[in-house]
Amino acid sequence: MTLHTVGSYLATRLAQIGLKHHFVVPGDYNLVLLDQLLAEPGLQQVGCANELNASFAAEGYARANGAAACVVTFSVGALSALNGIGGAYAENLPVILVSGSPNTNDAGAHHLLHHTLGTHNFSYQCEIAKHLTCAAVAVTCADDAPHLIDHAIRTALREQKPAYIEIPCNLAAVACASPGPISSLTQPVPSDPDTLHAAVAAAAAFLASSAKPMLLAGPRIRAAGAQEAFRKLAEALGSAVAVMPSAKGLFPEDHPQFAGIALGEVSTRGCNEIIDWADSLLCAGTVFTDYTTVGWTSLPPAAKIIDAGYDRIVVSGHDFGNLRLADFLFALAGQVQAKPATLVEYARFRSPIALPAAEPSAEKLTRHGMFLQVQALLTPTSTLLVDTGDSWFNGMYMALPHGASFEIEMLWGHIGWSVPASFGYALGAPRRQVIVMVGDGSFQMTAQEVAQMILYKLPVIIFLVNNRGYTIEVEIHDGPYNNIKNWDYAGLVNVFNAESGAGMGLLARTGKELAAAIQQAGRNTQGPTLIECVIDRDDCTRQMISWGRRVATANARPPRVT
Ligand code: DPX
Ligand code: MG
Repeated sequence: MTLHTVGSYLATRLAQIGLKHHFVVPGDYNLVLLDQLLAEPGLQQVGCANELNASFAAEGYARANGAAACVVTFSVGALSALNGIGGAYAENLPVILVSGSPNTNDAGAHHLLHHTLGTHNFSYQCEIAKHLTCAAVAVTCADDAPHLIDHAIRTALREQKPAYIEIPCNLAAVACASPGPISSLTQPVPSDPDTLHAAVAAAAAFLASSAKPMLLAGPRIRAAGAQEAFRKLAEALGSAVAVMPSAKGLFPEDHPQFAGIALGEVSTRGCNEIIDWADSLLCAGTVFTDYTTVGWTSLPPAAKIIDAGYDRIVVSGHDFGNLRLADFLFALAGQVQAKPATLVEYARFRSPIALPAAEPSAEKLTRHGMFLQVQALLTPTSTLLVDTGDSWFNGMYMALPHGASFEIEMLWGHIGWSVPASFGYALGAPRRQVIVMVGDGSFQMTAQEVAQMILYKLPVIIFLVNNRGYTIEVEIHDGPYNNIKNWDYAGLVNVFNAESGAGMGLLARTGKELAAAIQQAGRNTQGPTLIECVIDRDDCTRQMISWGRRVATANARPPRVT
């Protein structure tokens, strides 16, 4: 019989749910726990430069691998990591945050402890975590640990949200019961059959009564494991299919029914018009926010939509809960008749944008020139991660080859996310070519994680867009606060290399220099390549300007007087 401790129990469960890595920053409250995790042969321990980065590395790993874990110390570590956990909540990613915590004897002894507020309250961290996770548990005795750990991980997987587990420093190595079969954590909750039947019937009737239906995919179809079901429904209906920017790549862009990226007036060509023209819209896994509706200018009217959410369908005045989106979409695919009107119409006014071949020039680099060269680099194995700023817009209008994927953190929108997230993603998906587009301001938030890419020899390619400031903010509302201190970004990589390391930092001020840098990046397989792309401060996408103006207008609405 294998003897388990609280720490080894957690390690076994993390390995059983498919994790091969966990992201850590050590501290005296978690050191014994880290020893226990190190002893699990299936789990590699990966250090991060700080806890914010560790949480985003885990968030990126979960995007590649389905789930992730991040282990930190009490308060000074965990409170930083909770930012990335909030991001994982918004982005529907099951990241397990584990925090070491004070010795169980200290609360009763009325001791004051380091890494706390200097009061006798040690429960605030778990209280905060409850608001940012779907399950937050604090282990207080070893006997309870298996049950609490299982509850947190099971809930995270079911809800595709982060969870929090707190383990006191003197319990990590204490013996506890051994784990049972992993299916008790991973078995999905089935749809309620009667509700499923009723929801499908209502949606089928709604679509039957509409002449020109259309489909819109949102990011939660990935969390719901419903990509294939969505595609089945699309093919059964034969309509046009649009995707939100945060669902880019979840429906293949080379599919004959693909009708573009839906982002209100800055949608790809013809996409907004066809959504307006459609008389009904099945929204699968969509998230309508001020950003995705372009300052509430493109929120579809409720009467026109079937809102097919992660576990709930709203249609024709009914709200059907306790359903799985994939079950609903698969079943609906068998109930609909072909209604290709929106696709036929879209084909009339779609003008396929034949991208000109990137012709690198010796002139000053422009945003457009950079866009074309990054576009030309994408292959079926690429994953493009784009950070908040104009990088979002540069990325969302690129054409994804079949198999290429796209990652964006459009709801949480933490600048600097892409650097640690791409580190985690690259560890989770070693066979993919990981490409990052990140602004200078964003990069300054989390730059340290490039050093970990060097340590782990990850050939991530980072396009760092140096436009000398927070350009998105410049375009929305300028002020002196939008200027940032310039760095020698390309030179920084050598600082991170120190005495060893194959990171490469290159400077591109012209199209030709960028082309040469991309060639060099392709040859650098033993570490990251950061290409600093120098463009003018105002050289941004026209879509970002329009979108920014709309969002700023929504932000500026005066308080309603009642
Ligand atoms: C801020 C944003 O340089 O990109 O393309 O120049 O805009 P662009 P940069 O990375 O600048 C980003 C900057 C300051 N947003 O324009 S989008 C506010 C913000 C945020 N996240 C955090 N703090 C502030 N989104 C953590
Ligand atoms: Mg910038």
